[in-house]
Amino acid sequence: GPEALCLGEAMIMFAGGPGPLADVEVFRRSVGGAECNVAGGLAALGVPTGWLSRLGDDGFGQHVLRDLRARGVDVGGVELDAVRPTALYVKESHDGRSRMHYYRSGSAAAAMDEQFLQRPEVRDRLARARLVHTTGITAAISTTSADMLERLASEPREFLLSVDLNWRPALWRDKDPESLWRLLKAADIVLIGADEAEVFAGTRNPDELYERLGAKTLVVKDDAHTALVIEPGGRTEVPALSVEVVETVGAGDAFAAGFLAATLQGLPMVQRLRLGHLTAAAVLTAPEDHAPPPAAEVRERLLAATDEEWA
Ligand code: KDG
Repeated sequence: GPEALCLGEAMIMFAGGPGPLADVEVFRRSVGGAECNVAGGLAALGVPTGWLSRLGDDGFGQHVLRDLRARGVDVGGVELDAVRPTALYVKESHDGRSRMHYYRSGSAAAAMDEQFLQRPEVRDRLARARLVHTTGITAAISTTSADMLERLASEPREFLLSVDLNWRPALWRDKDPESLWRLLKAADIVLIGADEAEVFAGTRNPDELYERLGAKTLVVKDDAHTALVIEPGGRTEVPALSVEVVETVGAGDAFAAGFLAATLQGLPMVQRLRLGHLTAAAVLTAPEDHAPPPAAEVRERLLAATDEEWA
């Protein structure tokens, strides 16, 4: 069975542009969704991985299933909804930046609830997993989904619970992020971008965040510059690779996949952060929200490099 499970919504993504949405006629389809990006990233790094979610029983849902299966992700824990649709999102690329437009309220995945975790396909996978990864997006898509995460985080567990903040203001309008704070505090591993931390928590200071979140392992990523881990044993910092950025969406998910894969492999903290940077670099230099990681021999070489060679 899968060692790692990723829990959250996938969306069909339509990338338009360049140009304002009002003018774009042709869109390019791919698959997005933070946790599903992480699932694909973990599988690409050789970690047996499952994706847990709900999809509409429609052509878009079929495409997501096919795409994830082709990337080696176990989708046996996915439930199809005969009524609610698969979510969509449109990426507008204009004036040198990307904006996301969601078409996801009332989606099949937003109907995830505590009962979803009780389905035998899901329960059995959770019982055997070493790691479960989710994000603040899943806490935001509906109150039933937030309740599901609270249940997941509060029950006794054998697995490590990993949560990426993924702060999406558009999903939190008129919602109280109290449930997200509780989830982050209950997690074993928390991944946060310094910029989003500033908006969400009012600080980008890693020590302050560590104190507020009580996270056992806190990863703070400062964009193009560095990633820092604070854990009870101390702190580790690794500078990012400098790359030609094409499009940033999904890079955080790729970082999470690299970091978590290396964690499951028991690699030292420096190498966990390096693998995160390496997989993020692959997505930063691609237009899609996910991309294959650098080849195994490149990864091996850079994981083994000296600090001088790395930076
Ligand atoms: O992290 C990348 C995601 O933001 C993207 O794939 C879309 O899941 C998404 C979201 O809800 O923003």
